Amino acid sequence: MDYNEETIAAIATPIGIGGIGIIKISGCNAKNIALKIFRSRQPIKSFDSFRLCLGHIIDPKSNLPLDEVLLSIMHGPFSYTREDVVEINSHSGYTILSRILQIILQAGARLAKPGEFTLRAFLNGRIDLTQAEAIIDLINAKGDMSVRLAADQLAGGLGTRIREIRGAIVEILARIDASIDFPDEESITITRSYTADHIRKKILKPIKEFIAAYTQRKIWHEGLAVVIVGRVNVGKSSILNRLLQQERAIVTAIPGTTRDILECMVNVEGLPLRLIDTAGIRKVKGKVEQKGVDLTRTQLTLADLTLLVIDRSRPLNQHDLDLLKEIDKETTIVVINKIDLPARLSEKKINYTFKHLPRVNVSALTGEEFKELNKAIFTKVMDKKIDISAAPIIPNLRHKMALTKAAESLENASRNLINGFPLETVAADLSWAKDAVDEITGNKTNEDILDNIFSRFCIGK
Ligand SMILES: Nc1nc2c(ncn2[C@@H]2O[C@H](COP(=O)(O)OP(=O)(O)OP(=O)(O)O)[C@@H](O)[C@H]2O)c(=O)[nH]1
Ligand SMILES: [Mg+2]
Repeated sequence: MDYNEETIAAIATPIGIGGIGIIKISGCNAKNIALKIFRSRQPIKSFDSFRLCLGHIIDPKSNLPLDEVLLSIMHGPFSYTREDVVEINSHSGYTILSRILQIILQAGARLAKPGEFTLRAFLNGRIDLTQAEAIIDLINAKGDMSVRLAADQLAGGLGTRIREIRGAIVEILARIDASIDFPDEESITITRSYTADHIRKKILKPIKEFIAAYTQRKIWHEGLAVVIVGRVNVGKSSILNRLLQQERAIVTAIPGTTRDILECMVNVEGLPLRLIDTAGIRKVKGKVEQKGVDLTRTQLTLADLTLLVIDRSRPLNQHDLDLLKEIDKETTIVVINKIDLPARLSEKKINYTFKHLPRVNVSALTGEEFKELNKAIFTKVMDKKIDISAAPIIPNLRHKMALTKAAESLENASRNLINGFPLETVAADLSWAKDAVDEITGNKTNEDILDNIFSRFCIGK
């Protein structure tokens, strides 16, 4: 059956005892169902959109009132789903809400799937996919900034920018198509170098800026993952405790104290960070330790920022050097710890081994120089051009993947133009770029994408 012919209903408020509970009905039959189950002094037909009306839900078995409720009708297309929507505010409590829902279902509606109201809003063209995703983000938002970002996206910020990019692609595509169709028409001949340059500056550049902005999403929605690694006993857990300003991790003089991954949120210079303490690297003894070291290596691959801890009171060993090879040099700060102890590692050796890497000397025991470490973390994050003051437009992973696809096709288009490839090839590249961009707003989509997005919603949204 066409989804448009089915009327759906669900409880929209969380399960549990509360002041009021809301049941939503959407679809062409919503008003009829309301007529069947609701009794009020005023006839329901006269209901204006967005007006509350007091009355009773009638139990069809006994024909007696079941609950006193407020009912409202939002006539389509001016409703959340663009269909006729009825909302019933009843007393809350699972039994009463599910009883009313059951009556609605018996009257001709079917139970809505998770996110189906929002899916209909999308399918009926009221919102694009980026706005549907913003609704999930808004529901799940954990801080003021994530609320702001989601609200901007819901207002259409991202969708508008994506449509502008699409427009620019379509414009070039149209010109190229025209010059393919009319090769002798001088007025529409395209200049290859000019067009390639235009693609790079006007389309690729903003796309790349969006892709770069994705890292910020992690900051605001999850916190940047800062992984503390080093060989055993260098003071990793002590550093975590210092940054947190509380004793969270166990610290002992016994090498191999930390075996599991310990994760905590901390605010460093206004940045939300997920600090991750790991098991120290050494020649492993036994399965548990092996597992710990394996986990450390996995964390390393997931790190947004790595703190590589070195104990200055001992000479470097092979494990330090192995780790140095494994870390991503772009996103690592070397933390030279235990500077309160006599140095067994010369400045010269440190400079030589860790050249080109930012370094901070600290003592986790005394807390010396931790301000410097905080600053270094902040600077490193800022290095990635992350603006933490503004609420920019930030794509999610799905958008980022589509944008990356679009960028690749646009790079090809621009290169093929310069290299004198046939215009048909360039047109195909541009067309792929357009399709990729269309995936973001949902102009072009498939069931997998929709399932993936809408299954993240709760029932009743
Ligand atoms: N003198 C001094 N001792 C420190 C410093 N930082 C840590 N320690 C000591 O070094 C020992 C090991 O510290 P941890 O923080 O447990 O080191 P770790 O790197 O987490 O060790 P593992 O979990 O075993 O890999 C403890 O006895 C700490 O008190 C420091 O800056 N100066
Ligand atoms: Mg430890």
